[in-house]
Amino acid sequence: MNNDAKWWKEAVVYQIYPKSFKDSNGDGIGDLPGIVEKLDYLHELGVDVLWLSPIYKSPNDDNGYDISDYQDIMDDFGTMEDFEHLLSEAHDKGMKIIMDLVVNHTSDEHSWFMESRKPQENEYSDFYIWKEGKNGNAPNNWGSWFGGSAWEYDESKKSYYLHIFSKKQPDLNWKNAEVREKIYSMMRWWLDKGVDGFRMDVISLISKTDDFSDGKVDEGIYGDLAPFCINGPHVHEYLKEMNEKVLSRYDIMTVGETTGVTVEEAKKYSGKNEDELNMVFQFEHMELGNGKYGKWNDSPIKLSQLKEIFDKWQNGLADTSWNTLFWSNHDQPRAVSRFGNDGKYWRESAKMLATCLHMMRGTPFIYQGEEIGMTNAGFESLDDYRDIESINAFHELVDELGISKEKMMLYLKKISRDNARTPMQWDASEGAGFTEGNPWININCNYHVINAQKQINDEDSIFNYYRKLIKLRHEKPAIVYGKFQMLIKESEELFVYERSYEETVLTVICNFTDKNIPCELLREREDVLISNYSNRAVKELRPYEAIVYERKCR
Ligand code: TEU
Ligand code: CA
Repeated sequence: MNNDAKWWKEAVVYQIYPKSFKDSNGDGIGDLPGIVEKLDYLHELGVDVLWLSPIYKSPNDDNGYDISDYQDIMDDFGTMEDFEHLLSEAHDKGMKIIMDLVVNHTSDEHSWFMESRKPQENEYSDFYIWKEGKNGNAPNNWGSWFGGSAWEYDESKKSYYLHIFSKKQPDLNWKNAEVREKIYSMMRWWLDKGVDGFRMDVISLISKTDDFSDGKVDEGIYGDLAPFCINGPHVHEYLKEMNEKVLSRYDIMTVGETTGVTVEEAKKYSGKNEDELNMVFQFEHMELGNGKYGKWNDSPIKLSQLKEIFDKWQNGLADTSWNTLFWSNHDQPRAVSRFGNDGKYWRESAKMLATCLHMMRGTPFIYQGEEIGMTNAGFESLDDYRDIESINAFHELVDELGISKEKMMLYLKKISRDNARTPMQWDASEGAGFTEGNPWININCNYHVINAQKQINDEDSIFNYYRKLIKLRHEKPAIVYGKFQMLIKESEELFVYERSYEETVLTVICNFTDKNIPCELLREREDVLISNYSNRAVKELRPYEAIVYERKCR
């Protein structure tokens, strides 16, 4: 009997980026009825929870992460009736739905902001972070994460407002208890409708320090706001309040997107006493390749360092908290292109990465298309990009910091968020089965080769391999609850670890290279639980081979 057992620890989550999932009416934009059409596919895959990236009313400056009405649906995606239909259909098939909750900021077109910017004092005046300028300039040197200053001057209020993201995403003032109450009541409204939880966007940013002094300047002219905004002084107090007033009253799943979180901080967000969130996303394994221009970089990463990060998180949270497991999401390039090999060993490496991640301790998150091994977009021209972060970064790095266009195009190809946002590849027909119209962003030209239809009935496909991994997790408590131990840490080729639970020991061995690599841990007698090669490795692992042994010991 496992006293710490929880349904959200045993679940596998599938992230849907609605704009690129399935278009049902030919306008080139994915929508809610499109998701309903694909519920059988998701059910077949075997996932338990669907996380929907934002579907709320939005002017789409940042694809829905700029919300103008939290209690309404984006016109492109459908209506509230469509949402209710989706929710009940998903529930009927035994799948839960969690919503993206974006409450660090709203859209500048949200009615709260429109009131707040009025010169006359009103109920909303203090809903955002307003500051006087200094000698005709912004209040300080903070740079927005989407480029330029983090402050925008508002003509009507004659004051500056803070926006960590785009200027159409003003930061809410969480110090104001009225703001918090409004957010809590909106959350209750969704939960009462029957949604099963929230993924909380940049929740580690909601509390800012009272110190609005200049940040450190690294490259360029803007200062770093991170020390003033990440894991701020009241963030845990606010989340405890949210938990007390909302979350604890429902049987739901909560996952915080906690940019800049450390293991120690993560334990506070998602500790044993369960008075904040269930789990958080940490990004250390995503930021490993960062360089002097942040994520815009193309230097290779070392496997030993990647393993060190997983080891630290697996063990760091083992006794008190719960991990999230992910290789990709809508902000990251495609996993197989980034950590695997999207050429010769596409199939092997996609399965290897899945094995390596899904056998660890934590709740796995699959990002749409990952289960069929979708690859980076391969865009050749800036005009192909739609993402505000990518486009702004291009101009900032090329026009202001003097990086060559060619170099920046390479960075975009490697790391741009649009790599993950090309439409889901359902079949080989024109429009890839995503749309019958003109897609809002180009479809990856490899959809003839990589698509869901081709894989569903192919026993050896990446899709069916994911199905097996998900099924195994549902059957074997060792995969969910087993203790984690990293082996041969120093290897730059192999990622090897053990999971142990009661009398079961699982040994997971993954080759991260395109070479044959000898390994003494390969065994002949033990049961192979799953592997991406059909015949057994004896002395060495083949390119991108993954193998999991199961041993019983008493
Ligand atoms: O992302 C948070 C965030 O920190 C991003 O700046 C992230 O580091 C970057 O996209 C990586 O390239 C969340 C959402 O996931 C993202 O889609 C939104 O744009 C952002 O918040 C603002 O809401
Ligand atoms: Ca549509």
